[in-house]
Amino acid sequence: MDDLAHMRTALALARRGLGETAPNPTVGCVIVRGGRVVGRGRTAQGGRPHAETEALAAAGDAARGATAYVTLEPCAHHGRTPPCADALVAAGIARVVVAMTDPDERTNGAGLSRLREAGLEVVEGIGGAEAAEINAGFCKRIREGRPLVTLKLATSLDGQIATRTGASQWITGAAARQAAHALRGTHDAVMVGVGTVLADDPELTCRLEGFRSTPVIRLIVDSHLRIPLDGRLVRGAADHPLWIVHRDGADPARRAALLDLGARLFEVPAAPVGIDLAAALAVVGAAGLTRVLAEGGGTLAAALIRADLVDRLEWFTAPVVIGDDGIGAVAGFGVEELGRAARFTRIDASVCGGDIRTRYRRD
Ligand code: AOF
Ligand code: ZN
Repeated sequence: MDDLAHMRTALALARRGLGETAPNPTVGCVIVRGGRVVGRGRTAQGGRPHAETEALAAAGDAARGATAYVTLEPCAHHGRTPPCADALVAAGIARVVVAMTDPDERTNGAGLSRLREAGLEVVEGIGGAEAAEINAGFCKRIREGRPLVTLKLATSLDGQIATRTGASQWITGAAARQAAHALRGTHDAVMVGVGTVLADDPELTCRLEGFRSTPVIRLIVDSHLRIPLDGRLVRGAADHPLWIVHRDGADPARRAALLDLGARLFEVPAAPVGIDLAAALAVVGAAGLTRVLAEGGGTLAAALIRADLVDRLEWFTAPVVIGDDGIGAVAGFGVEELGRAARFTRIDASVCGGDIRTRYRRD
């Protein structure tokens, strides 16, 4: 019971780092001696130092004989610092409780073996389900080479994101918009299609009062590099990273201009319509992204769902009915049999001001 309570503290610490540690996972570590917390730490921005390093530094000599609670198996490899498993041993930790093993092949059980060989008691699986959710993006990248994709939509009750004339401000209320904005902070990148860029000239940064601003990469799917050079995204490229995935064969002059303005470009193969999104996610995964928040528009949402690339849905619905002459949140994607429609499992539903927020996962 105490183990679970201390692990929950470590999990809460880890959660605070979501969106800040890619390509590394965000890990939490709490060191407890005689029932008292003597050190805590989480993976630092950018992924280093690791959580254990921070917690051991805070604990100092109090780590001797203590229990360490870690949300991910301590690493066993030599990076810029020696392995965390060795650091725990050297500090005199007596017992280590871990929530889940690290799928990184350099560790993958080796961290736990090292601790056991050194005579420490090791307990596994406490808080495992919560840790798996926190590490879902990191694990997806390690196992499949692509980031976890969460699609966020804010719609009327009938699934529209704008009226026939394009009027869309605002369908959901302030609380839902605030929550949607906060979501950006827990992702490495925010992704939209170029249609949304042309329609809204968005900034796609994470600006929230009372919320530390986290550097979120703006990722644009733009087959033919139609993004306006004088729009807000490109104008801000020097301060906020702007990544663009485009089709092969894009205009070299346009490429050069965007590179010059500070954008990072990724060329991916074409698909029958637009670009190959699985390839796009693979290249940004290789570049280090673990968690991507897709925010539409309808063409990108449909293409992602059709390619079965949406792992989580965050759907905000407002008590508004627009009618099907509006603009749908998800464009058509040619489903004929209901069995082939993309089905999700609800995680939870909550009230968000006057709106409803529902979270789903794709199993
Ligand atoms: C830990 N504690 O806080 C984190 C870990 O590139 P490096 O040397 O920083 O190693 C990255 C790997 O370390 C990463 O793939 C994952 O296996 C592990 N992350 N491990 O013991 C931490 N963030
Ligand atoms: Zn480590």
